[in-house]
Amino acid sequence: MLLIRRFEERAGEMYAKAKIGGFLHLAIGEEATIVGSTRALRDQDYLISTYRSHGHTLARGSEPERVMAELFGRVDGLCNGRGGSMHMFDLQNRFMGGYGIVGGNLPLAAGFALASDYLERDEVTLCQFGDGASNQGTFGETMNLAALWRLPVVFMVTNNQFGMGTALERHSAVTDLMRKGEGFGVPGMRCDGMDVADTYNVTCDALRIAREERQPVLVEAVTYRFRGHSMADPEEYRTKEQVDEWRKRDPLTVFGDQLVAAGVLGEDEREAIDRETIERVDRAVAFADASPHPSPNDLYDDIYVLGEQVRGWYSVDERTPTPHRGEDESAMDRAELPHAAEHAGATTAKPADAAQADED
Ligand SMILES: Cc1ncc(C[n+]2csc(CCOP(=O)(O)OP(=O)(O)O)c2C)c(N)n1
Repeated sequence: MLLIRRFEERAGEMYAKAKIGGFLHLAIGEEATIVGSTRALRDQDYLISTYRSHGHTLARGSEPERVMAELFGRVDGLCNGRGGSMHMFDLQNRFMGGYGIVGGNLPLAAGFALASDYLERDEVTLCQFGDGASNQGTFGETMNLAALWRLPVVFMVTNNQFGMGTALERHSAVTDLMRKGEGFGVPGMRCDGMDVADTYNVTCDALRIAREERQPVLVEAVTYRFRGHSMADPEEYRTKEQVDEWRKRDPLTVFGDQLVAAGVLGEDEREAIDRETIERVDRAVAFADASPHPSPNDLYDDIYVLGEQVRGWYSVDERTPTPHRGEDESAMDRAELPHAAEHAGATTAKPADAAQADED
């Protein structure tokens, strides 16, 4: 939890220094939900989450250096710098990705679970999404099929109280989110998402039910994000007092205090762990900064699977294997490109035959 917290604080700083481009969604405050749930997984289980997924990646075992390099858009990033903050992916650690489309990961999770079932493997998929995502059509569609086909999947709705700037009671008719799957045949459970041990225990129960009874479960983790939705959020939809109230339940402070009180950890050890974690994150930043940017020549690499892994015409369009229009711009004379002509002051109106060719 400490690694996630210190990592994300530094990521926020690096964003302000323009080392990181695009969007950056921090999960500061949600660490107990992330760690409690992912640590309940077996190595062979699958995890899939959203665009707020740096913590999930780290908790699943990805190297902080490579996660930071991904945020920086560098070649040594987890996805060679192509995914960025919202699209972490680590197949080796069975982290099946962050996704920018709200609710888009639910059907994919059902797909992983169906594959495990089909191959008669003992794996379970844990799918995490936000309270806002529970309003998407994909939610109902996925719950229905998961229940109908008895898929080994645990859905975890991370109820951090807001979908962007809209409070739960203003975006969902049913605010008791653990009940939201019941009408589809998916029973619910709830955990205190600010309490790492409670989250772990409840997720263990849910995973066991999914694995052994082939019964999908919906777990609601009740938590809070301390920072804005993304880095560009003026946070006008909530009061400072509300944030302060939740901050009293900071999972790092609460769990750290519990460990000290139980004699598991001394105060000095607690400080030492924090210092070591900060140094670890410093190394991740130095690594990311030293890694080169991908070359513009590699822009089209890794977009389609063109090898033996995927067979059939949908891998390479065998009917028209030559480059399609717009696919091979680099090979064209730049002056021939439409935007080059426009820049040169040419009219945007097209000759009749060119317009006809477009329609074709
Ligand atoms: C299909 C779709 N609609 C809208 C958006 C814009 N959007 C990005 S995040 C977000 C809020 C989602 O809230 P929630 O599911 O509660 O997750 P949280 O951000 O709180 O983790 C919205 C509406 C999107 N990315 N995808």
